[in-house]
Amino acid sequence: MKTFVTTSMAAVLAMGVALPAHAQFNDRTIRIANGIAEDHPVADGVDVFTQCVDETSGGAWTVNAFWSSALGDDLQSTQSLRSGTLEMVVTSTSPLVAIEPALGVFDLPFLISSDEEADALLDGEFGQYIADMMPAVGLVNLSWWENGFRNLSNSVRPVETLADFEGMRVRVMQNNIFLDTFQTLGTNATPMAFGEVFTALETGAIDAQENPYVTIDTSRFFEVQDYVSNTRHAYTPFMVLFSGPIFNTLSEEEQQMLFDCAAEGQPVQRAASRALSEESLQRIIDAGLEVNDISPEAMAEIREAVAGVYERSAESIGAEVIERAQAELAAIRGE
Ligand code: TF8
Repeated sequence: MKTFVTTSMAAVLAMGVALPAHAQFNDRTIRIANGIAEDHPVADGVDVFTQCVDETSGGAWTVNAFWSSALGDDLQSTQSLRSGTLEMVVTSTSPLVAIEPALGVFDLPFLISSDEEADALLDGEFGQYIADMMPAVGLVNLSWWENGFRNLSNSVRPVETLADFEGMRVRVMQNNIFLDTFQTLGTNATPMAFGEVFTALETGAIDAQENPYVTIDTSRFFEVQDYVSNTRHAYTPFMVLFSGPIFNTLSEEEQQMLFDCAAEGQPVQRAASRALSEESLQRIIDAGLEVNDISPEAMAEIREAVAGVYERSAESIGAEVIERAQAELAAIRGE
């Protein structure tokens, strides 16, 4: 008996060696939900991811991406991941604070101030610390990609000082920290899903929204806005999320492939985002919008006005989470 078992095991092992490398991959189609449009730099990352998955799985896996909220908005899609009815979403952290409040740390005004800081924070211990929280809420973060620094656009006037925010009807993400920030700045802030923003701007239901230049460009907000102010008030990252319940049914090789391929997409996606940011800004200017910077004095006043948001959000985000982010950023800045 013993001999028999050993022999058959040896046979299985020998067979395993002889099998092609992709034998560990079962046929599968995965859908990626995206709120943004197909010409947004997320598509560059998704292309790399798709090709990597195709190659690694020997063609067993197919990736289909959906754009412009075709599979629902960020929050709806993410809930579908948690219930195991959708495989993937590329989403901002901000609409997900209802699922994991610690994600609100990225919504704190003026937390991150450069691309380098963003990359070091997200690719370092802090990014891992946040990613490690996700399985408990039925999600797996495969990688941190870039949404970018957010800038205010509106149809009323150039925002050059704190006083210019007054009374503006601004769409904010479905997020209590953004709501607090924009209410504190004196605006009339309305939480709204991303997919509704264009129409709300077009019909005049709202005056303003805030998103990176690439989004103002690729979602064509510049067609229904007149002013863009370089506020850079927050850097909200993209999470490349996979469904926890589906992830748990995958082989180790399949799970590893997902992490590897999302990581392979990361530098390409970030580079595309940064390159397009310049082009998008130019397209916005060419479309006739007035783009303004904010003077250091006015910026100091704006920062001062929203400083209290940190303390007011500490309870929901977790004081420890905020402290860890600030400590890691201080180390990154060499402070
Ligand atoms: C927002 C976000 C969105 C992204 C996108 C839908 O303003 O910045 O643009 O989450 O993936 O809602």
